[in-house]
Amino acid sequence: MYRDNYVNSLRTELVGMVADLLTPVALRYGYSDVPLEANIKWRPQVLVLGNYSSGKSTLINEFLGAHIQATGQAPTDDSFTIITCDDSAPAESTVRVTEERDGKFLLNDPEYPFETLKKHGQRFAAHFRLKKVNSPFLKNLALIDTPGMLDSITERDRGYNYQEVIGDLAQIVDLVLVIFDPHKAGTVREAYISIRETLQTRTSEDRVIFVLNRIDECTSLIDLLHVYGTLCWNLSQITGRKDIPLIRLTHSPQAAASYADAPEHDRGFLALLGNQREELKKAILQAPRYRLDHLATFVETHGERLSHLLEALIKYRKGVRMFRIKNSLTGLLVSMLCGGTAAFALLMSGVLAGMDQRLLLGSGGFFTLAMLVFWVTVIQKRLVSRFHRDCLRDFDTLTPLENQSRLDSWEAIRDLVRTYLQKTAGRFSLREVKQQHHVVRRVFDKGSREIREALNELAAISENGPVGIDDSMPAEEPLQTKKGVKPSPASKKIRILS
Ligand SMILES: Nc1nc2c(ncn2[C@@H]2O[C@H](COP(=O)(O)OP(=O)(O)O)[C@@H](O)[C@H]2O)c(=O)[nH]1
Ligand SMILES: [Mg+2]
Repeated sequence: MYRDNYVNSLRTELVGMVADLLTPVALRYGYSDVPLEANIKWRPQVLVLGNYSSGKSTLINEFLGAHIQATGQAPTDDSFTIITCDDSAPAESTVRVTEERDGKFLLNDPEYPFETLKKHGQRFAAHFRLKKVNSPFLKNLALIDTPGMLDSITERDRGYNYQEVIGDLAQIVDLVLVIFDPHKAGTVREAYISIRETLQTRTSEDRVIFVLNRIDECTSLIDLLHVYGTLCWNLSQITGRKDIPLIRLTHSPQAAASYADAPEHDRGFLALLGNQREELKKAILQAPRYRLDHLATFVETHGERLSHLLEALIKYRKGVRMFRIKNSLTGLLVSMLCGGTAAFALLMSGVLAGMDQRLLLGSGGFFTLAMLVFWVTVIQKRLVSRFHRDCLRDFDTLTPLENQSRLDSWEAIRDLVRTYLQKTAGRFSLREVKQQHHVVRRVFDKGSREIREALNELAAISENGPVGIDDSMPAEEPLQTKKGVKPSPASKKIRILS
């Protein structure tokens, strides 16, 4: 209970921090169309992916304890279904769907984190829905059942970009379950290759659980080992890693019962793997813990990218300022030369013959000033525009890209920087950008470090009491959100910005 409170207050702090400190910057520079916290404010979620007929819906139904999702050998269900609990439903013994909502509602209701999926259009909205179910399994998490992956020709007929939808959902959820079945263990590569990037770059690998389902369909232990080996090989190709991730082996005893068993088949191995289903269930129920980790990574990733974006703008603006200073000095020198030359020419031509020396100086000064004004208003303006164009041409020199993480974050924001520079023609306040950079940088540097410390402390807290919280710690600089959230136990650790 105590631990749950700690987790909840830590979650509230993190979401508040994103809303108050990162979102204004993200919206201002077009980094995101919706408030950043829109993706992370809802309950922990588990995305269930896999080929069609790999047993996704059957597995979900078994966890929920009722036939909630349609199942069948043919690709029956082509919808993305969010399955969440109904907090308002009265406690009753039969698990059932208590309420259903369609995609249009889901995509537009700010209570849910799916606003970002609106861009996938009407066809997607028609294949997106929510079911509220009164299952205890959903107490702390929501499940997302997905249509199976099909071959590429059919993919185009869906009317929306399936891979992109999966990518966006993978960003929102805390755990991704990737389910294989023995029939297609050898052909998963084609189906999964296109989500490789999504899963690798957008969600960290420890948030992906690989499952080999329907193992009762292997005819013997040797057959299972063969399927397992093929899957391992494919997975190493998909993930690009030599070490094979843990693959959980499971099956649905209920579905298996209806599967005719040939006499030569020897499924004694199933008894040895009986505990795997419970292990998988436990792993899925860890989703709330992953949520905090996900939130910390979210703050780090977006903090780093926004900081990089602002850094590039600062570098540009400072570059312009230095260019102007140098150019103005050149202009002054040229103007003085022109003024001197003009005065000398006047003197030589005899126009000023017999006149006061001061008039000679005055006319020299006049020419200098006129030239300077011309320089600043015409020549310098043109040179600054050329500098701007050159900057946009040699765009990547705008920021040092000394390591892979810098390259990755630059890749994510370089088009935004370019668009912003083009839109503003390079005219924006350096002071304002510097202030924003200072805030974002502190969230990234100090904030993410303190979040990790709080997470470590969380690991030391038992279910019912504070084992690891340092209550004596002075609550200096508690997190100040706009709403003035009262400092929680978690904010003893997270006291980032005031
Ligand atoms: N033998 C066996 N059949 C299964 C298992 N899991 C699911 N099935 C069957 O496989 C078919 C497809 O299952 P379904 O859950 O609809 O797959 P989905 O398309 O991935 O959602 C159904 O007919 C299920 O009865 C399993 O573990 N063993
Ligand atoms: Mg299904």
